[in-house]
Amino acid sequence: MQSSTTPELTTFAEDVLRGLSSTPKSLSSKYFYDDEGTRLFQEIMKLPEYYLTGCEHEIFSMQTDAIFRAFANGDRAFDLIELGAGDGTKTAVLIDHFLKQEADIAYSTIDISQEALDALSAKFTSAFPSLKIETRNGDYFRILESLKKSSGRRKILLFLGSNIGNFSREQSLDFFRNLRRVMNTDDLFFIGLDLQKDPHVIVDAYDDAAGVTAKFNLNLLRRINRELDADFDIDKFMHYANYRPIEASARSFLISQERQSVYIKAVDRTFEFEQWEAVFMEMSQKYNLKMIDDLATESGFAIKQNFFDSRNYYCDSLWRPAVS
Ligand code: AVI
Repeated sequence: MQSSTTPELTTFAEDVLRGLSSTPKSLSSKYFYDDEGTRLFQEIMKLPEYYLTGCEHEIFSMQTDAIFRAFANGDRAFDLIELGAGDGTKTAVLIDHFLKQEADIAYSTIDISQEALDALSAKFTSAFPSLKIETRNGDYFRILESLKKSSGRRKILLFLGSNIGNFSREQSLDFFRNLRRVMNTDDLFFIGLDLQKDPHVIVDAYDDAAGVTAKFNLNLLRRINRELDADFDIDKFMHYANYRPIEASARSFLISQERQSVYIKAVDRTFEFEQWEAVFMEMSQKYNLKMIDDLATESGFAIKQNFFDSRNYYCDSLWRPAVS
């Protein structure tokens, strides 16, 4: 087998090899976010069809005080810890309000991309000169473990943007249980979840008229060409997105428009694509309140409060550790 002759393969190369060797073929959406992918995602967040960002922004802007009261819980000192840096625009709305309320807060963000951390840190330092900011580069759990030991203050963990929707149910439960393990009983977890709605609205969000989502998906082929020395002809693939209302998930694919072969030097393998063969790229789960409640309960949390936008498209759910 190829893998035994290429022991030096990176995790990226191994994952691409595994995904393109499976039936059906797949690539992991976690690899979308190289510099260009990160830039394209920022563009997606500004698209009229991609309602998720606007909904979360509306919740944060319209219900800032209710969110503050729920976070503060009678105590104005807490640490905000954001998992995944993003561009910080939505979190900035909360921080601005909290500081005006003279809350004693510190903000840390954890991300695997040092570039994203640097950009966010520069932005927040100039917007909030009095805010204590810490950026931590690396894996969430290793870092959270150290935070549990080091800080005596209450922690509010933020996981926004319905990022959880890109995880399977099992991965989500695993993630929540790991978080629960590093949280103290008076810490809180604030998570953004995209809700079920008119399927047409969802499909449009993942198949925008300007074609930015298509570029975002195709960019992963460019990344494979560049980093793994492959010869994908990008023009021979097209983006296709659908929504499965029974599973309540949006899915995106790249479709091979003709029969073709692609060679990836880093894994020294040629992959054959049939005409109209699909490569599964990403799942974006949509939730209802029962699903949210079940996820919280099954991972050792209880819902403290849910916040919705005016159209009920989106929910920011505040969880507290359940005491057994
Ligand atoms: C990052 N994540 C929550 C986005 C989503 O909606 O699933 C990624 C995305 N894919 C296509 N458009 C946006």
